This record gives sequence, structure tokens and C-alpha cells, in this order.
Amino acid sequence: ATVTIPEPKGFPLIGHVASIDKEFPLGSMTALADQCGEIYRLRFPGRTVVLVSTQALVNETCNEKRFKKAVKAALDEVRKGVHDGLFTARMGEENWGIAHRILMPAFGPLSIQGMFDDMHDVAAQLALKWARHGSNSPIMVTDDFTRLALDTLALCSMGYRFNSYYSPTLHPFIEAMGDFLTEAGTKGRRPPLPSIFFRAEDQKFDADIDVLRSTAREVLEARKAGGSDRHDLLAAMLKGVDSKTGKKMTDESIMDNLITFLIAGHETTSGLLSFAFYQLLKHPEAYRKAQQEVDDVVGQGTIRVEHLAKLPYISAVLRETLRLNATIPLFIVEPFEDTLLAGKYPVKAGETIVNLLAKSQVDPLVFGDSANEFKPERMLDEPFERLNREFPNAWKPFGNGMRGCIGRPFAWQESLLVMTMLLQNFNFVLQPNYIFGMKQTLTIKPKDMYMRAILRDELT
Ligand code: MNH
Repeated sequence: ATVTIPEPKGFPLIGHVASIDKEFPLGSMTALADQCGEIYRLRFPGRTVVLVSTQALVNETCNEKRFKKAVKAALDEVRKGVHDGLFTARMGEENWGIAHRILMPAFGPLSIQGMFDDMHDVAAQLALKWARHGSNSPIMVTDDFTRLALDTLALCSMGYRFNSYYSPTLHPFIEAMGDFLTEAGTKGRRPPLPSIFFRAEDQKFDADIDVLRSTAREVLEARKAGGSDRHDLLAAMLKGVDSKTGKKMTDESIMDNLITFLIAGHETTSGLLSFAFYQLLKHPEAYRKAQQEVDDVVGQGTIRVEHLAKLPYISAVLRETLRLNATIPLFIVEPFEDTLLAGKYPVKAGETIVNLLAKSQVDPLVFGDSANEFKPERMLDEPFERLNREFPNAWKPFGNGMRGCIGRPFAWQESLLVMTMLLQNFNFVLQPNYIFGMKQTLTIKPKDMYMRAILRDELT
């Protein structure tokens, strides 16, 4: 027998529009999950959404034979700027396949190791800034990690230096991208009124897209004009020939993907680093173990790429951080055909299903009574492998299957390096009266988080 998917109380006409907080939609979604249970449906004008909150249900929708990535709402708005680039392509679009096959090796472990020196360069700029800053003035954590992530991506993907630490104002590209993403999120939620009501917003949106694309075009043209021997992602895209179709990427597709790397990679990585420091500062024992690992493995010398494979505890800290604070806290899929979830909940072909990681990754059936606690030990290599065997798809911060994150090795190497360099050189103190909160754009970050960085030399 089938079971109707429960719905929270709504209103005729607007449905659940008023049930979702505009500033922090995720908070409303998890609160409704606490009320309604493992699965519930929301109604918005013109569409419905089913949200699932357990490992078992997420595991089911990760079956790529029955479900595919959905490009809707905010993602569909981002698509106006980067078209069928990897992140926003619809299933079946040819450019996705060409770009995916050409770029997979470029994001492979060897190629990412080749980016270590550039990553080190930018990380050292951050450490230097914090050292000069002194231990008395608070650091705006998420802002500085965002500069780090953007500068690293631009340098490693296309040899471009934003130099965010050397200029008081943000590079115009960065400003345009921030506004573009914020507006994409807002548009995804705005009421269905004729576009004339939003003329100013739409014009600004288009102008921001122009800035993004003209910058990408300049970088591309400069590279094509020659004179660079860099082996970066841009070089791989220009050179690559797709093994399946024999085609090369078009200039438009290369630009779409250059911008996509910056969009998909910067807030996610900066959010991860910010949450990781928040968690360490709240858990002194874990902090001590992480710093001890750096001292044992690297000591006072220069960090080399080989060190990063020998940091199991810090890897576990990053994994546990992404379990509790997935910076992309949900991803959406849709069924190919009408289907039953858990063998009983009917869902229509094409209906949006939200995999609510913020709930499924703290499923008590998987993580027990301590599901909501920060315990890096459970994410050390051996228990982590056991978890993935016993509870597939319990940990999904990088998405699923063929549409999962292509930048994962990049993000991992950068995050390990930055954690290591900062713990090696500084002791950190959280702003004493800090009250934890989250800020949501396309991703989530800790809100208004400040900390102080004290050079370890100052203590001895
Ligand atoms: Mn990333 C897809 C999370 C870093 C480039 N990324 C995804 C998805 C998740 C995700 C989740 C799937 C989204 C969906 O199903 O709609 N990504 C992360 C996290 C980090 C991250 C948590 C850092 C931590 N991502 C990066 C970095 C880059 C990058 C760094 C680029 C260098 N991500 C991508 C691209 C895709 C993606 C490109 C789309 C892949 C595809 O669909 O082919």
C-alpha cells in the first residue's frame, strides 16, 4: 500500500512560501524535518518539492538508474551566466560529456599535486598577512578564507592573480561574481511576477554576467596568443581532445567552465576551512591532536606535498566538519519515471527531490546518540571505510556519482595544506563572545566569525 507524503500546514494559493525563511532557508527545512519526519512535501506556486532526511532515503535517490541531477531554481539562474558548464549542465547535454572527459585527468591526483606550489604561494600570503596583522586585531575568518580560495582557484586554473591580499578593494570580477550569485539565489525564490517588476535587478544581473565573461575572455585570448608554458586547467581545456567524440571544447565552453570553477570552488572551500576552525576552537582536545600531528609530521620545516598524505587526523577533522556542516547542505535530483520511495511514497517523474544533507548526515540510525557531536575519530580512515561500506551514501558533501564534485582532490589538497600551515605557525583564539550562526547564499558559512592569530614564536 502507498503512503501519502506528509505536508506541513500551508496556505491556499501560496502554499509553503511563507514557511521558508528567506535569509536562512536551510533552518526552515531542517526544522520542518524535525516536525514531519524522514520525508515531507512543500508546495510553491507552480511546483512541489519533496525533502528527504535519512541515510536510507538519500541512499535510494543516489541510484543513478532511477534519479538524475535536477537543474532548477537557483542552479537554473546560475545557468544564465555559465550555460552548460559542468555544474549547471542538464543531463544529456553534449558539452557536459566533452568537458567531463577532457577535465577528469586534469583534476586527477597527479595533476593536482602539480598545483601544490601555486597553492602554497597563496596560502603563504594568507599566513604572512595574519602574522603582520598581529595577535590583537580580530580576523574576519570567512572573508580571508574566501580571498584565499578565489586567489588559489584563479592561479591554479588559469594562471591569473587576483592579489586579493594586496588590495583594499575586491577585484571587479570577484565583486561581480558575488553579486551574480546572490541575485541568482534571490531570483530562484522570487514571486512569479512579470519581469518588469525586477528591471533594475535584471539589468544588474546581466551586467555582472558581462564582467565575468569579458574577464574570462581576456584570459582565454591572452593564453591563445601564446607565451605561456603553464600546465593548468586552462591549458588542459585548450589542448584536450575528447576520446569519445573526437571534439575539442569550444571557446564558449572553456569560458563557462573557467567561471564555473571559481563559482563552484570558492565558497565551498572557504566555508569548509571556516567551519573546521570553528569546530577545532570549540573542541580543544581535537585542536591539540591536529596541531600535534602537524608538529610530528612536518615539524618546523617547509610543508611539502608528500606531507599531506600523512595527516590522517586532520583529514578526519575535515571529513567530520563536512558531515556536520556540509557547505553545500543539500543537492537535488528528480526521478526519470513515476516511482515509490522506500517502496511506499509515490513521487512523480520530474518532481524535485531535495537530499537534505544537513539531516541525513546526522541520522541517528547511522551515527548513534552522538550523531550531532564533533568527533573526528569516527572519520579516521578505517572507520570511514567501514561507514561507507555499512551505510552507503551516509556522507555525501561532494554530491553523487557522475555529477559529483570534480574538484574534490583540488579542495582536499588545498584544505589540508592551509590547515597544516596555519596550525604550524599560529595558535588561534575564537572571539570570546562569539555566538554561532550560519549565513546562507548558495552555500553556508559560519556567520560573523572572528578569531585572533598568535604566532607560535610569540609564546616560546
Ligand atoms: Mn564542487 C559539483 C561540493 C570544491 C568544482 N561540488 C559539486 C557538488 C557538490 C560539491 C555537492 C554536486 C552539486 C549538485 O549535485 O548539484 N565542491 C563541493 C565542496 C567543495 C567543492 C563541499 C569544497 C570543500 N568544487 C570544488 C572545487 C571545484 C569544484 C575546488 C573546482 C576546482 N564541483 C565542481 C564542479 C562540479 C561540482 C565543476 C560539477 C561537476 C559535474 O556535474 O560534472
